[in-house]
Amino acid sequence: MARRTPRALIASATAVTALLTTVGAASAAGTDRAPAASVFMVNPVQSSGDQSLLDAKDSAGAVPASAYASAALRNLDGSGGLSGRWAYVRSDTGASARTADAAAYTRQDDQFEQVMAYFWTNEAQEYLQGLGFGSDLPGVNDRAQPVRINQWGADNSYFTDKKAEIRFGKGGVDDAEDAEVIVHEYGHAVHHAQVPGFGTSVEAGAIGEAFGDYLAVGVGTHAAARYGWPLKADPACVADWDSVSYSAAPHCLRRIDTDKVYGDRVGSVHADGEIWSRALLDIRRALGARVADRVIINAQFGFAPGTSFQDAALTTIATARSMYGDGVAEAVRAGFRGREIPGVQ
Ligand SMILES: [Ca+2]
Ligand SMILES: [Ca+2]
Ligand SMILES: [Ca+2]
Ligand SMILES: [Zn+2]
Repeated sequence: MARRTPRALIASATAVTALLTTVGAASAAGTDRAPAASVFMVNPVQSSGDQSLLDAKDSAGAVPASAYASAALRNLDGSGGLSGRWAYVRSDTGASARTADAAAYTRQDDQFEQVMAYFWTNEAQEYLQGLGFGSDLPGVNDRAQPVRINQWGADNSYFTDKKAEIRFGKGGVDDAEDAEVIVHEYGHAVHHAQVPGFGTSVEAGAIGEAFGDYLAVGVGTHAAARYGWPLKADPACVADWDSVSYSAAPHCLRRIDTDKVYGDRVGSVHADGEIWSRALLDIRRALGARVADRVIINAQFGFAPGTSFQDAALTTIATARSMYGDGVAEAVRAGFRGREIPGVQ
């Protein structure tokens, strides 16, 4: 359910924090010392706008040094490896990354993807915490998320229900070189933590894919603003870098701003997910990221594992009403009505 299709196979930080982060000295709170890491600013295509970048067999020279930023690896447990409060990274390929070396890895090093997986998994949970999940709202997947990097020929990152583990493959562009792939998979982990086994119907599966895409874009744009990183590609495009291997320019795995409506369903979770993600985007446009995401994610606690678009939409509208009242509920309703979701007038 969480797998990508065979076709695809293949409270913001201050400027001071951003400045300190670039010299590797500050945590989000500005208190403990967090090791510095070299990471992609979401991904090289999004941060540069250069749609001609290619994987070139994982060569370091295929991506300019300007595509990397220095950022802090926060919430580590001090073991010297990529293990911390919100993420635990293991690798089946190459030696385990050392946090002391995290500023020196480039994309040709196996350890670079491990560092990316840690940084972006932590960043995603920090985003959720910033929304209030884990404080005034229940926590969502607020645990050390197991992440594994696999050496597979095909492009097949996925979230596995059994171990609640996220796995990133290495087909084409290594999957964990693109923060939007990492956060998309984290979105599945969020759903599973909220509703164990979520995604037992095609429509529930589509909601899972849509939320992963929406969260990927949301966390990435939040991070770009938080750290002052450039955003030079269409923000509605998901996985601009991973998809250079299998899409035409401008490269997108999927989009969250298509005009698809309910009647355009084709029975595929990824394609049909674009109906739901567009609704989420419209809700965000109407309410702003913070209120929209608090409603959208809090509502997901009430989704049945095999929910329909209709039931999930009505649950989200009701959640908006109970959290913020009729005005916000109406904005949420408009988002789903725009997609012609049944039962939403
Ligand atoms: Ca790589
Ligand atoms: Ca890939
Ligand atoms: Ca993107
Ligand atoms: Zn997925």
